[in-house]
Amino acid sequence: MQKKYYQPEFETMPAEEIKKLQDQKLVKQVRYVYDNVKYYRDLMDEKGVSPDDIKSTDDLYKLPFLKKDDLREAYPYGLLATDLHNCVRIQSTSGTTGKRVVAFYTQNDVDMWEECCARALTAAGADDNDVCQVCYGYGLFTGGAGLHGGSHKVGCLTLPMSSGNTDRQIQFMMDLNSTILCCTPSYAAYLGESLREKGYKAEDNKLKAGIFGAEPWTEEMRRDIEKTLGIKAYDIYGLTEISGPGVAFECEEQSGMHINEDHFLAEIIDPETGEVLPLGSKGELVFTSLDKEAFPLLRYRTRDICILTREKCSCGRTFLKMTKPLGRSDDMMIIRGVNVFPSQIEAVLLNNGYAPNYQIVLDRVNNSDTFEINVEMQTEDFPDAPKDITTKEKKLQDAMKAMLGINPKIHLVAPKSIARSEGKAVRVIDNRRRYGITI
Ligand code: DLL
Repeated sequence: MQKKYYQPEFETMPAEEIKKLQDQKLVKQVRYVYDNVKYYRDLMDEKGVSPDDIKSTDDLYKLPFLKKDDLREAYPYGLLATDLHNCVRIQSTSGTTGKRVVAFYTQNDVDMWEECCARALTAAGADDNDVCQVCYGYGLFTGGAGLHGGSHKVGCLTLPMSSGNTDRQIQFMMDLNSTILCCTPSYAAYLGESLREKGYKAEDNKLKAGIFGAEPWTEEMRRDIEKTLGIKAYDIYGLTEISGPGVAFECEEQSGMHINEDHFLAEIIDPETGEVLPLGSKGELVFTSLDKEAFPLLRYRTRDICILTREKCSCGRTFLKMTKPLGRSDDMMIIRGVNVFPSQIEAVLLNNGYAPNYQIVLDRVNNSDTFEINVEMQTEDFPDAPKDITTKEKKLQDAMKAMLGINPKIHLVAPKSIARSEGKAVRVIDNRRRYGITI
């Protein structure tokens, strides 16, 4: 049966009550983390903060930040807050080999995460009459598992397609009458084009809504996807460290994403100074989990730049809204939905005998990212280059694929041909900015 909200008691809770709920939960979560996570206890002790100093969310600023580097340093168990036998799942982000970010979940953590995804699906109009085609990747990436679980909770008939194999996606979509599509926005655009190429018009499919996230996309892209597929396209945000997709989701107003504030406390800080900024300011998004058992994170710096607002929303939800991420405060790129750091590329080059003289060139062609890396050959290799250049490029490409999970096009270029700059090397040329893509 069509419901407007999945959990109205939280989603429409008056702001003062949300604050009270967050106050209570924060006090408990801080005590829990202090007692169970030595890594964070040491950070608090170093800063001279004790759990008794945290009496409400007004005291949040006293707590130390956690950064991605802390997660890498504590890999794999250093931030785990419960016995491993209480955990039922791990998920992970891509990262330098051996130093991936690994997040742990108890069954309660999985349930909470899936409920967040169920809220997103319900906000997009999904109910138990729907057929939900999940083509986010399944596996360590959180996209497939999160939306899959949310779809079950809502009672949709769930098609666990995972990513890729576009012909099969289209066959199932048409034969099984999919009504809800979950994937990255670039894959939604690609599916739309492929349907058109096969002679289908927008009205030939039964899709009514799509839940698209994990990478930046623009309003133009939204309009394009909505037109090609004949659907309403909703944004969804999340990150592995905090649970996965569903940390925030769009409602029918399609004007920013409601943060699930009963579970996640959001702040905006100045990325340079760490100072907390008032609502409405542009800055780095920081999350504190309020209910997590296995992998609770306090003041985790997402590096995503955005703006938070608490304006009355016509959907009736009272949760804060965040804008789409407007950029990053680190050098992470999101390429075809995959998080990539220049340091990973450098590691592959060094492991394969190349100096780290390279340039990454990104662009967007037909709504899909192109990813090329120009790599300078070593002077001693250069005279031989023409005869085995293709083999060398292929070898490097395979090594990059193994590290990053996606395939760049490698161009080996002459030594010293990549422009040296006076200051910081220009490692990334991101032509996607022309289309408003800023991550
Ligand atoms: O991308 C989780 C997810 C899966 C979200 C499916 C939505 C849908 P990670 O791989 O850990 O997790 O990457 C997290 O991706 O810090 C943002 O920079 C970026 N990101 C996530 N959602 C959006 C979005 C998943 N809607 C990182 N728009 C985050 C722009 C997004 N960027």
